Amino acid sequence: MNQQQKKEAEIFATQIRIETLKALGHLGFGHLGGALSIADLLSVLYGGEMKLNPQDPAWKDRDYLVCSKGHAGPGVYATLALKGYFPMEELLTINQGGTHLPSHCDRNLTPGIDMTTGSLGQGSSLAVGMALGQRLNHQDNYTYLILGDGEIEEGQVWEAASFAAQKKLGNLIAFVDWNKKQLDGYIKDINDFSNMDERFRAFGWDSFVINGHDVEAISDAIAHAKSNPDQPTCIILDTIKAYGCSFASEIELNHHITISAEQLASGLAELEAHLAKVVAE
Ligand SMILES: Cc1ncc(C[n+]2csc(CCOP(=O)(O)OP(=O)(O)O)c2C)c(N)n1
Ligand SMILES: [Mg+2]
Repeated sequence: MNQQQKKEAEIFATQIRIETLKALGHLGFGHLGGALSIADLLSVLYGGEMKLNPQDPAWKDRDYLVCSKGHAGPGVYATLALKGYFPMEELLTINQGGTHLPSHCDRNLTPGIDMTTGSLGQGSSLAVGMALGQRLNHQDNYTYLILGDGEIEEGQVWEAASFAAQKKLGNLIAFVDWNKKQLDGYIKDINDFSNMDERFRAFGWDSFVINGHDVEAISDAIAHAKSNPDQPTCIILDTIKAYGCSFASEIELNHHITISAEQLASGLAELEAHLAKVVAE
């Protein structure tokens, strides 16, 4: 990633945060924390890493994304809208009657969503099947999987991890959003998975921890994963839940929050100021 690409990725990540906040702020509530913590990852993936075609979301040669922590759907929708998959105005319909943008990802409703998710853990098995399908079809494609750090307490994740290593699915690249919190508390207090990279390695994967808010580190980590064609990789993203939006990141239990008009305004002002700073650099 050169300096220009890094700047563009940081701008895109901030735009994703802005549009996610606007959409959930318009609704008045939502899973803001876990959507904002993966904005930098989404920026790198959709900003150039993934093979995709917004004009043809079902393009058969595309890479797949499974956002297994399906409650982060609003962050993915903001990304897809910014890429031109559907009109930006649709973001303001999130989670309302008749919308194409439900609170959790649904592949039958939203152009660009490759897999329906929301029941935590299940996306891992689905992604393994999709990556295996790509291999069986001799496709030169990747499947990207986004997991939550609370989500990986689900046993299904580890069944899927074991099978992916057995099948040598080097085209499967997973990420754990290590934002330290789950629905109602801290991971370390509930089921301490702080050695999750060791656990993935024990299951036959390559795995390591990076700063999940550093677009260059994310890009380098994906390049490293791609250099290893016979082993799945899990990149642990050290993140902050609701990163970039102080009113939300300062709330201790910020999994699903209400958003007042004042909070929306302060969050947007903060993000717009950050955007202006990145653009000017
Ligand atoms: C099988 C299942 N159990 C419980 C839930 C309810 N639930 C939704 S989000 C969540 C917490 C997830 O925490 P984490 O994976 O850390 O998500 P993040 O912090 O990235 O938002 C829970 C328990 C669910 N969606 N699926
Ligand atoms: Mg979490």
